[in-house]
Amino acid sequence: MCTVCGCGTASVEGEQPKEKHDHGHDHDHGHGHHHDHDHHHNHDDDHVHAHGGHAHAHTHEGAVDYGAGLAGVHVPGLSQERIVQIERDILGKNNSYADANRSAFARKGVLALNFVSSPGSGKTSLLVRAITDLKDKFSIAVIEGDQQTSNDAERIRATGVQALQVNTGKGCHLDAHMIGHALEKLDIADNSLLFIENVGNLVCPAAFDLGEAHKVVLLSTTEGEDKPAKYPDMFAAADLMILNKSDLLPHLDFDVGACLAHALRVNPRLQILVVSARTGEGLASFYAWISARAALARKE
Ligand SMILES: Nc1nc2c(ncn2[C@@H]2O[C@H](COP(=O)(O)OP(=O)(O)OP(=O)(O)O)[C@@H](O)[C@H]2O)c(=O)[nH]1
Ligand SMILES: [Mg+2]
Repeated sequence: MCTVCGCGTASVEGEQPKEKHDHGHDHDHGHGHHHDHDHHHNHDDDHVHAHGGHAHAHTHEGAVDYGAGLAGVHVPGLSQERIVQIERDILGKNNSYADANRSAFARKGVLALNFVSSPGSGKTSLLVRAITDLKDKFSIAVIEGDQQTSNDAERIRATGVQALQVNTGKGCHLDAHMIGHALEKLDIADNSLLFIENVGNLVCPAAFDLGEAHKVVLLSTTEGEDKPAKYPDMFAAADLMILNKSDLLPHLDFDVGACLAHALRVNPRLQILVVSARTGEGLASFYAWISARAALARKE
């Protein structure tokens, strides 16, 4: 859940930025985790905080675990109970928009996939290649989420399919309301594919259902094999993991087996493909996965 970055003004390409949309995060996104100390720890991390209204634990290695309280997060000045209430309100509204999107996709037989990853894992590169290879077989549209710029939408449009950029401003994820709004602008064909590229962020997009059929999480070989263990929520929320940049493996100290084990420990049902968006290695399996899901989504 997003409590460390500002989720504010989003704008859909071609429109003036709107004031906070109505899932508005009214919580205080106070960043800066270095608070004044009121006591000292006997370890290198001298990160201390006023002990009022939030909970944390100190691990055996001396790290402070801010996820240990009721809310699982820490926001300066807000009690754990208040954070839980705010999160429930935000996610409750998001879920009703997501249900509406899901119904719209079902009515049209659209397969919607939500691509999530850290910045730079290769989401746009993978989409450009997949669209180039699949556009004769499927009608495809893309919603691109980034904090700023329409660079990715332009890369997608160069393939010849329609793409709409949503800039989230300070926001760190797409939400279902933004997707519903984007759907009004796109001309989505029956029985088509909708690829949604989420904001590059391995944390916050995990909590937001957009109405998609599946979250597809990308991880690239340059990021380190322990990412599924460090950021488990995203790998738990996904149905498919794509380990990208396999072409770089000969140059890296990256243990593929260890990476897959970390991922499967978090989510034993996760399907995993090892691919290179650059060379095309492994992409035939990805396209078979998409085709199977599209057949299930199809309306007669
Ligand atoms: N070697 C190699 N490089 C890749 C591969 N896929 C992507 N890249 C490179 O990785 C960089 C980031 O790729 P993008 O596709 O922009 O990544 P992204 O996930 O869309 O990034 P954001 O939208 O910023 O989150 C670019 O320089 C790509 O050329 C791959 O399979 N192999
Ligand atoms: Mg991108």
